[in-house]
Amino acid sequence: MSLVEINFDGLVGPSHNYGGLSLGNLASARNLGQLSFPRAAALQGLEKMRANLRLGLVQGIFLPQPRPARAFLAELGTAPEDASPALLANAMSASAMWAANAATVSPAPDTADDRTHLTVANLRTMAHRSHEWVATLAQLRLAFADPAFAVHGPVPPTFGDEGAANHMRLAARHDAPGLELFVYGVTGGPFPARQHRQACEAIARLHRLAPERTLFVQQSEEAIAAGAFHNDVVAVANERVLFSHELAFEGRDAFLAELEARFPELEHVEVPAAEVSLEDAIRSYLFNAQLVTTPDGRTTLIVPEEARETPSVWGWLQRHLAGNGAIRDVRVVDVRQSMANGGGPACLRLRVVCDPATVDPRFLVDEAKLDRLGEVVARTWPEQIAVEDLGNPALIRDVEAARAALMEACGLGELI
Ligand code: SUG
Repeated sequence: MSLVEINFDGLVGPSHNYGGLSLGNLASARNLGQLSFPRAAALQGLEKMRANLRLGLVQGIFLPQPRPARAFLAELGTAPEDASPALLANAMSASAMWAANAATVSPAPDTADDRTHLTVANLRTMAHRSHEWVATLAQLRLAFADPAFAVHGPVPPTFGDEGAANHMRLAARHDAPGLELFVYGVTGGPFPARQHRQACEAIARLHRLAPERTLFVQQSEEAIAAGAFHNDVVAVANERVLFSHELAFEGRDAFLAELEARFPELEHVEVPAAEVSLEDAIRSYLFNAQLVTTPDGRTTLIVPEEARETPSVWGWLQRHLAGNGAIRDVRVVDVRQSMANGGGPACLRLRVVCDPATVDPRFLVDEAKLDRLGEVVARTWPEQIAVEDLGNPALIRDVEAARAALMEACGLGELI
């Protein structure tokens, strides 16, 4: 059995819009009311997946959820035809595209029972995301039905959990036992701390992690207050490498000392605030990059276009490459439609280390399948959506028909 890292990208759904729903997510607030382009957004996502395949990576996919979320509205005693604009916006968001928030994943080498554990995130802090877990769990249970996996329901909503966006894993190699790092928030200035320590601890217990290879660290209040609503906006890890901003963690010095003691192989690439301000890091999503190992062993950083457009960030990357740092290559992808809602390349994917043969093949893609999905998207996804139109019956009909066509093309008509 060969364990590899698979990136499962969430495909942008046909209702993608700018509802300004996420307090503390500066891009979401800034773009409230902008016209969105769901078709272009989904095609950007598919091209990102294609680029990853061409790097030699194994690529998976999660499919859009039913929108409007009729079950959510029904629980609130309403329906798309008579819901208030606010509730309707919460039911029409395509936020499930950000698969880093789908679940927390502990690969088999880290767990006591040698199974890969996944806990679906409850996403309870934001109304529009709080109902995602039901449809996410249905996909996880299908994709990872093999006994090699243990799929858990959400942690009780008393404790906020936003999944892998607040979780990092350091390991000599993907298939070796790793150190799992859980990053929680306590305070965030004017913004909510979405990930609670109690949720992290519960997940570590459920996943049967060894306490000596599990670490909990607080995200800095300053980072959350500056707009880093998830840890993956200021830090990312891959195998031996931790790539983080100087101001990412509360109690930085003590945390790093402990990390080095527990994981001596650590290669820490830290970006000083004096070279890249938190503001530039957050605007450019430098850290919301995919940090991957390509088959030739190179540590590669996949950044959004916005990183190239931010002079301090691009300058730092060029200096790092020239200095033969741990990151050997930088690739740029265009995910602007997702970025405008605060979702970069790393937000769009969930990493699962496993044997691809144990995954339901309907959740894996090759280039031919990406072509087929692209055709469905080009034919059925709305070209543009204005938030004032979210309740328009014709739009709702189109959105539901588009998703149905895609599920059919994937052989996943059985999914809710
Ligand atoms: O939860 N945006 C998402 C972005 C999630 C990014 N994910 C990671 N960092 N891993 C969020 O804030 C905006 C939706 C809107 O405003 O309509 C939104 O939900």
